[in-house]
Amino acid sequence: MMMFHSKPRRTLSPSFIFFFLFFFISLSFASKTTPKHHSQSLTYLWPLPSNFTSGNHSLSVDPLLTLSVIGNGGVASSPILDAAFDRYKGIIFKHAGFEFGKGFVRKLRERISLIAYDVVGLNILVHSDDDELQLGVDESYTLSVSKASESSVAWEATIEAHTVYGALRGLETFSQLCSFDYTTKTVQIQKAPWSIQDKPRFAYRGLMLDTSRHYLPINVIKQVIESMSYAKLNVLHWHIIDEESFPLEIPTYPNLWEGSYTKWERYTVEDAYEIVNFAKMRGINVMPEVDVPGHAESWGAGYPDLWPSPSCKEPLDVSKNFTFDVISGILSDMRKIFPFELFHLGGDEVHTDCWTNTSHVKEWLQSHNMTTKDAYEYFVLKAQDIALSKKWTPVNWEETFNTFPSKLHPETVVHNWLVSGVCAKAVAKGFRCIFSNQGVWYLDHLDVPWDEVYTADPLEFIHKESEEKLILGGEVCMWGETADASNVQQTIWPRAAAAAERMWSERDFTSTRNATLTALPRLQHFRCLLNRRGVPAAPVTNYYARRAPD
Ligand code: CP6
Repeated sequence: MMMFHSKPRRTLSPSFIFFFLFFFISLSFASKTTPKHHSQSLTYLWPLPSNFTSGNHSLSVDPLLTLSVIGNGGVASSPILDAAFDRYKGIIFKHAGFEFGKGFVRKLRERISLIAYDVVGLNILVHSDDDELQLGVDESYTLSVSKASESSVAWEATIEAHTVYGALRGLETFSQLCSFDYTTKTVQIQKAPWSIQDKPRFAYRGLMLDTSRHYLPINVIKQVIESMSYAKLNVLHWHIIDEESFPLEIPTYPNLWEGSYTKWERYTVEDAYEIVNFAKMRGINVMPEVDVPGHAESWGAGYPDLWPSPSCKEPLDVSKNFTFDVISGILSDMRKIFPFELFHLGGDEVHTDCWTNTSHVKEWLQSHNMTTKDAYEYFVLKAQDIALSKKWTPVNWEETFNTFPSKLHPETVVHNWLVSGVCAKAVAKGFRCIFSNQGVWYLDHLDVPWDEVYTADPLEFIHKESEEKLILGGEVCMWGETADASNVQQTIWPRAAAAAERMWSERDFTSTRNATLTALPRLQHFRCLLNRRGVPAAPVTNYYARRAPD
């Protein structure tokens, strides 16, 4: 017969429990911090930096990663960087670091220094405290992930930039180096040490949103801006108004937004401020568009005098001073909201039939000895003068340049869309130009595959360096006829990302050869990154999702 005898029970002291907990927890952490050798041929960064080297260490990154902002010659603080760091921490550590609760982990680490992550701090060094965001702002940065010192076991990440906006680009790249490891449940940086020197190829890297054909709620516009920052795009071209609707509040002419679809599908002045500020915090400028004299029928809902007649509503009535008073009022109100130096005046697709079909306009043309073409030129130049008087640089769609190239104000930025090679012609005449060829960079053309977007180039047909400098960059256009809040993001992404790399990365990185060899798996990776960050980007190709090759 087996005898059982029990030992006297002993109660465990709280400190004993604590010791055991601490022992096992630190064991589990220690195993996560051992550098592993890792070989991975591809660098999953999008857009690809202009210069980088990597090594073969895997590092763990502390979920309590701290930020040190180091100004030139002293510790500076930057609300833009602080907010960006918080956003990126949310992205990077989405599912890491909460196994025992944030506060508990912190307390344990304070008491016991055995729990060691490889990377515990991010340093940001910004040389200038000027946070003015204009065209050509310095967005270059360097990013290193390296040992804190020769003998140290600790690593550190350092971003160095001339402006906070360069540092924002560096933060995005840093976030793309970090990935969640599902085995150790830690955030890791593979292939350390890293040394990255990066700068954009073009100063203007735009995306156009059209809020006239379909209203886009403020939050959707913000989501688009947020996702633009992931691809390092830096200009939101806001095509606010068109013939279908006038959604923006204009205090000087308060009836204009009578032209909105409903009273709920409107943007107040405060909404517009909010969008501009939200974009600025992400290093993105907002370029508004007021498209005249065509594409403006909706203006007349509030002020029917702007139409040539109630039965012929476009283009705006060229014969009345009132028309130009309204344009001036709109631009004065908008000047207070939009600090960016560029202002888009449209000028595309002007069909002048209503001018010749309406007796008072026809008489005005005759008395001024003008053809309809002259009147189109007169209208566009008058609008340019108004914009210039408000210290704006006018941007116009290419028809203005195609129709009267030598009359446009020399400061004009020509915006290509219609004819291939227009930018080459514009820069040959000394104008600056933005490339948006409809065959490749109109996102509503759903049949254009990602690699055609990718291999297009703003510098096509341009050979002189002096002329290349006049190409500000390019822009992908998301016209709103077929896109609204329900599908705008999946129509923009991932193809806008293909254009974004074309505009950011070195020209020879984005060759056709590269497109088939490395860009496709990297773009598939970036597309998944967008999905993980909550952006409903569509699949890159029509094929079934495949594993990205190593
Ligand atoms: N609206 C305005 C549009 C277009 C343009 N301007 C457009 C034209 C052709 C295509 C797509 C869009 N819908 N105001 C041209 C700049 Cl294919």
